[in-house]
Amino acid sequence: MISNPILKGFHPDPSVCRSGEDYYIATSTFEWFPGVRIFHSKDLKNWRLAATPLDSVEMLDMRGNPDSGGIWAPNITYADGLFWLLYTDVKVIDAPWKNGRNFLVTAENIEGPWSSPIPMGNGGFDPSLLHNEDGKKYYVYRPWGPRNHSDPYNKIVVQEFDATTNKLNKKRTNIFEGTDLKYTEAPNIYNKDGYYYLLTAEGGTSFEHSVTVARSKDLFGPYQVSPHGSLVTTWHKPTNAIQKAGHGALVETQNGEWFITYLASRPIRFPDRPLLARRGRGMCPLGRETVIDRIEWVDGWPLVVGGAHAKLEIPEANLPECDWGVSENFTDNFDNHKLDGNWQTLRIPFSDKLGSLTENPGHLRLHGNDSLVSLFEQSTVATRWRHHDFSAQTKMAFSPENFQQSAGMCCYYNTSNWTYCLVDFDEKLNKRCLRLIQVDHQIATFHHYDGNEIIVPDEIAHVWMKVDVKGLDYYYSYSFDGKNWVQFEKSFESWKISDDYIDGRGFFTGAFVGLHCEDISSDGCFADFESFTYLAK
Ligand code: 6LW
Repeated sequence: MISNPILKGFHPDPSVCRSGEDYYIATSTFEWFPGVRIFHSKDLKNWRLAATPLDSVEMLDMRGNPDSGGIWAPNITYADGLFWLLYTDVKVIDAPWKNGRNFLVTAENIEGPWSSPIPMGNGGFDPSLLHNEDGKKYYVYRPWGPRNHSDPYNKIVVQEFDATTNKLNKKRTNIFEGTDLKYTEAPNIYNKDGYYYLLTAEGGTSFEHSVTVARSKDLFGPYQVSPHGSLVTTWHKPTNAIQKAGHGALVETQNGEWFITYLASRPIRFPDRPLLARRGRGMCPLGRETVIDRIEWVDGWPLVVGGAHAKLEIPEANLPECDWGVSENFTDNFDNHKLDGNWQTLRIPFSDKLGSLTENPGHLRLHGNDSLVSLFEQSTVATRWRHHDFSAQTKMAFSPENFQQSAGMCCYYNTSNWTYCLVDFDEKLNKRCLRLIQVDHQIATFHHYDGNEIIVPDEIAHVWMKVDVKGLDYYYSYSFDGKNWVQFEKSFESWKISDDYIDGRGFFTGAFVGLHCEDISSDGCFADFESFTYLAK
């Protein structure tokens, strides 16, 4: 059996392609650096991280990008001996016209080198590339506006793309206006048996999400919507363990089997607090994840085997198993000179400015930079929450010299929603202190200040910190010897770092647990992290 999700934790907008016997899925990374995560499989069951193509400031500079801006919906195809990767770098969200820049990069091998970004049309988002049977290439996307993206303004546009000059033909054709589900986006077109099959995401990216399929004999339409209804959705199944199914892409195996990869989320439910549950279905701190389902073709239409909803298990593909030995858990002793692929940073790469893996070998040294609310340069190295129950732990040495310097562990959704378990310097007590801060929709609450301090004794060189996530709630603990732990009385709500709780104008990421060091004084400080462990429960 294949267990879903195949990519756990925040991995939305999956785009899948095959090159020979190898399968690749590209997922959105938003404000997290490096941009785009590409996973590799040979059996559609076992996946490993294979590439993160946008891995330098030359390739991607997201300083100043808004929360949930940055890399939206990468699209990967394989044709003419090349991988073609399209993506949008979203620069503005809160505006009548959302605004982003679209690029294409190509590579012969998935590991790269990838070409420099080739600018594409900026008029829309969720671009994809059709390598048409006649040899021509077409750029397909959902335009922004006219008012804003939340507008149920439905249009899928095609422009021819000349890959020898890298120019888009200015002639735009509207090929599809969507169904009543609205929010028509994420177009992918496939050639099959004389038809063009157009997959789009509809219904918006929350619980109403879905995949619509339509077909036409002519690329430019008219497209006929499938008589079978949504190809993928869980809107009709409120109690299904996996919700929000939508935004999908098809792949055919070398043996002629068909599959669809799409995004979906596993909510935590609120049995006693129905009013809290969005649309009665809970909230999803793990963000939108990647799942896979099996496709059968009936009378020329694709159908998901077993129904349109996402399933926790599906039968395996007829492909030889290839287990990469990737663990659900993650331990880092920081012995490598390169940051492990489980980590991401915010908006910019992990560089000398942010920290180092060589200054104190065997440690992740983070240099104090901007605070957690910054849109610019933070020393935050974080990994996805991928289970409803897990524990993450670190061991840290830190000697702050003023009250504006701090370091520790955080659970982060975006600049306005996070918690931080930190060590700083209390200038009245002349001591290092342990504290907790919660920011919820930009409102901060402070714990263990003003008479309620937890002092770190001067002779203590290392502080251990731990976060235990248990369904609806999570708890921080600390230790001065790595054996005896003290749990903070104050616990936090896991569901407060989810798209669903934060909501509003569109939030699209997921919860991370991170290591962080900040220095608002700019005097200079650093924290040394000796180890980090993520353990599913
Ligand atoms: C994605 C688009 C969407 O590009 O959200 O709501 C964007 N719609 O399809 C981010 O996942």
